[in-house]
Amino acid sequence: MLTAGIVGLPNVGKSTLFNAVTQTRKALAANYRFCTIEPNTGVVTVPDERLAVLSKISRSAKVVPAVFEFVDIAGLVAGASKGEGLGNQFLGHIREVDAIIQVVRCFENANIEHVMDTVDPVRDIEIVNTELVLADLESVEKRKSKQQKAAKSGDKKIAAEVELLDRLEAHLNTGKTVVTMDLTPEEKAVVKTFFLLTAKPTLFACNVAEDDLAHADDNEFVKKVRAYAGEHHDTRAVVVSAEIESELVLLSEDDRKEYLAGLGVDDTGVSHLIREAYYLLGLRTYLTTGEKETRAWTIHAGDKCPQAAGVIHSDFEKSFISAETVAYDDLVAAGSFARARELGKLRTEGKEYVVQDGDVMEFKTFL
Ligand SMILES: Nc1nc2c(ncn2[C@@H]2O[C@H](COP(=O)(O)OP(=O)(O)OP(=O)(O)O)[C@@H](O)[C@H]2O)c(=O)[nH]1
Ligand SMILES: [Mg+2]
Repeated sequence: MLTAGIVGLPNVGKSTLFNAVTQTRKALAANYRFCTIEPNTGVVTVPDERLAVLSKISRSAKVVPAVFEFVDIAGLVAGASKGEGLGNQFLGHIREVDAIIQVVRCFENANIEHVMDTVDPVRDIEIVNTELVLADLESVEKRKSKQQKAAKSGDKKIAAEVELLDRLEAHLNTGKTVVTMDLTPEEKAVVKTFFLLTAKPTLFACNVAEDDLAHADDNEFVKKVRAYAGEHHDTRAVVVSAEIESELVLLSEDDRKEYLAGLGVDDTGVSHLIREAYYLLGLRTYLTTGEKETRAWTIHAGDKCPQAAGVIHSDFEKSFISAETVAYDDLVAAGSFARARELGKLRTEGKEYVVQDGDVMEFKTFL
């Protein structure tokens, strides 16, 4: 299962957000730095309104959503790459995740300690990035000195790797992350084997006070983070209020709606964050529906029919024959499979079809 790691300065609300996304109270969240040491791991359900609609059409007995994994990691401080705070241990945990959710504090509250004393999310992002960049620089330098020796044998592949490592080193030396580098798909594949921290796709989560949720677009901190994320990271920032979501976990669906309505919103931002993280990991959903169940299946962007079938049962990949496919919107507009067929919206697709997010599918196999 692919995993997204929650990263950031100490005491910014990472564990609170983890509890909110996993809808648990698994992680200890408290008002002191380095509250988390060992990572907390939890399965997150991907909210998907399409499932309820389809299960109604099919009168399904149950609904099974898509899931992926979140990891709540210890806080990082300046100097971590040189062993400050929890240092290398922390960096090792980041190395294992597939994507990073960097939480930044965008709420003012004198009672909650800030390790840097003031609220300044862009400064905080830069502190975290500097440590990740320095750690990558060390990995790149180590690898380079090893490969420079190996390149003496005249191996062209190794020489090309040294040249790439040179470029990575120069880029990292300007303080920039690897994701912002222009690399060919081949180079990207090589870089992947280096397990660099700043090569991982990253999403910023602005943790705002509950009263700011409804007007988050006007929040100065949020505006700055958004501008920074776009300019320096080529990525996005989402707004969440971790604290309130983690408290709503205990309420009934009706009470929850009522509380949120009082804040002028219909969501705490957590559902949106989960969907963005899923997308960032390159994950997409196709759906199956019938009387037994309506279910979301996770594939990678670009997967073709046989791979998609293989998610249901590994034997289906080899024995795939064809797929009956209809786009979710078309099926809902038609109201039933029979009507979708009459309208010509139900198609038969073969091995080369690239499955799209929201395709409703039924596979034919040799089995
Ligand atoms: N007011 C307010 N407090 C928050 C919010 N999010 C988190 N907190 C509080 O901030 C403190 C730290 O939260 P944690 O979730 O433990 O922070 P962390 O980033 O996991 O901290 P470490 O594990 O120590 O790095 C707790 O007292 C939370 O209740 C928020 O959105 N608003
Ligand atoms: Mg924590």
